[in-house]
Amino acid sequence: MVNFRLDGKIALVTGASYGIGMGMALALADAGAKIVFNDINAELVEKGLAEYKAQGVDAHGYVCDVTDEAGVNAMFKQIRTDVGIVDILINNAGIIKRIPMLEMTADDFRKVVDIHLSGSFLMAKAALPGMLEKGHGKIINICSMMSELGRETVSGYAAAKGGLKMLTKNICSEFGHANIQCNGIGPGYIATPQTAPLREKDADGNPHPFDKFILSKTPAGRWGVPEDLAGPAVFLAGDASNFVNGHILYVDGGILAYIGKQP
Ligand code: NAP
Ligand code: GCO
Repeated sequence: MVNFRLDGKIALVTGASYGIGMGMALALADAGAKIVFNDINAELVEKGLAEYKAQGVDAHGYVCDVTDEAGVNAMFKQIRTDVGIVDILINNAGIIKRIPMLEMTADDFRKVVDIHLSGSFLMAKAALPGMLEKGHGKIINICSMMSELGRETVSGYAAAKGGLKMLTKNICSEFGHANIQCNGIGPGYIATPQTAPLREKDADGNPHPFDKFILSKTPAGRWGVPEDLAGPAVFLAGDASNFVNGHILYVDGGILAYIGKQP
């Protein structure tokens, strides 16, 4: 019998006050996991806690910047006391800066890389000792189309997400022997606040040119929604995927398979 249940498991999802992180966390809760999340500031965490409660999920929320090593370690210590040892870590927190490369400052580039890549490293490093102690663990890194493809204006983001793909493979290589699986999920274009500027209509109500571009590049013919990541997250978080390791599961409505709509 295939086991997609997560009863008794503790799942920590970073940056999960809304959007894709919350969509995945709600799915893990539905499968039986206890939900812990963090976000960068108290206001977001409070908002997130209220939304989880409204959805019937008794979540634990922490304020923590994933790039702050001391803060990350202190959060893991606190979670161990408050909830227990984390079985499932989803590295979801992130930002994007859409700036042409020649105008992008080194500081902006470093910031994007730091949050997605160093942040995921620090979170995984803090989670792994508990996973080794328990004899199992699941780490899921939220990658991107930009783990495979480039585009104008997102040099920092693409560098970070490409790096995150390789961090995923490296964690798999280093800890697979200890029954720890590290995989990635590569969402396609998902309707969240992060992509809202790419979907804004003009004053006459016409769709944004990028909106039309994405629809023409997506065989599914629509933007994704956070719920599209629910099934893949539950699969990669549970026993059903115990021999899947170092894999990036793209959830993109077919973008990576498609050359684009013919003229
Ligand atoms: P998002 O705005 O990227 O949500 C991420 C969350 O992380 C926000 O709550 C954000 O807070 C928080 N965060 C930012 N910096 C942080 C830090 N240093 N420490 C802790 N938390 C931090 O929205 P999303 O679209 O749901 O994206 C979630 C993840 O999926 C990101 O990694 C994103 O790159 C990735 N992704 C998104 C798409 C898409 O189309 N939406 C596609 C592929 C991959 P603030 O609100 O204050 O920034
Ligand atoms: C952009 C987008 C993307 C998506 C996503 C694609 O400006 O191109 O924000 O980067 O958010 O990561 O998978």
